[in-house]
Amino acid sequence: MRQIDYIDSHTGGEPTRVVLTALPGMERGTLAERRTALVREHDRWRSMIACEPRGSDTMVGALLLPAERAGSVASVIFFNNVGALGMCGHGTIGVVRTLAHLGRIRPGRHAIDTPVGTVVAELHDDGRIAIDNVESWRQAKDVELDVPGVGRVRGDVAWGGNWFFISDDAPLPLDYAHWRELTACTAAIRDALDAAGIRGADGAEIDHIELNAAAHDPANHARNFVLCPGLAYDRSPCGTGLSAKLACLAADGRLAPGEVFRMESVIGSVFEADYATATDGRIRPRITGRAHLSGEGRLLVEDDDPFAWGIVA
Ligand code: PYC
Repeated sequence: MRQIDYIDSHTGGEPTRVVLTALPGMERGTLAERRTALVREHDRWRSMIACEPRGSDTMVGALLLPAERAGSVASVIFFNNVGALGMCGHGTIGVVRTLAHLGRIRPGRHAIDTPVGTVVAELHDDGRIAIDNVESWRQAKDVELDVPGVGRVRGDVAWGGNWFFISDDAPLPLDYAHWRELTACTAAIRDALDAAGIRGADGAEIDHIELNAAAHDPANHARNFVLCPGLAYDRSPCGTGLSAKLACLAADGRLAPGEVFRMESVIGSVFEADYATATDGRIRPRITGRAHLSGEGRLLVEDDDPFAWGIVA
């Protein structure tokens, strides 16, 4: 019987499953190559870990690997119910909480390698975790779309470690009670972007859709609803989505370097963020949040289980 050890946590309600057991065939190559290999050659491991019956649509897996660069504490490849991610903000906060739980790190700064670059995490004594994310930027401003069933929608295309379309044109309040309608609306926006051939740099698919509105809590600056690639919405304020949002605010001159911006998610969890300027008009976002451990165990795969490798389409 195959066995995979894991530790689960959640960051503002969004789960992260850190995979501690080495996956066969994933030993060699750069992280970008291994991310591609995970989905092209070893996809059944991804679906076994992230999909039902062991995972769920919201589960983000974090495959823990040895550091790629000298000085880093670890490498990580993030994946979900449909594929692999570039970076993952809530997931990195979960990885740092898990590394601390395992006694592999103490409070301080720790570099972590990802397929899209190295990020630096700071574990504070009080449990807060700040991530200096990969460089982020706005690719296109005021992109207009006709979205069937929704209407005219305008938004920006930005990179924050994944590709995002970010819009203020939410057709209904960003309330938890509306998550089904908001999911349908953001999925329609994603389809419309695809149909219009609107893509990120290098032709990459824009697979995360973010709606923004006024915060419910006056202590915060905005509230978001983020659709993830597998059609689950992010329970957290989405670290890479917030990075992309900061890049747009910075490009519009609406947020200065070092100025704090607090984003609440559709379930009310909060990330605090700011940024430093980087090269070529890009920014280096810092996202701060907190993760809580939620489980620890061993996934088992029986040879005669018809759903051994997950329930997939
Ligand atoms: O926090 O960056 C994030 C994220 C991406 C997808 C789900 N969470």
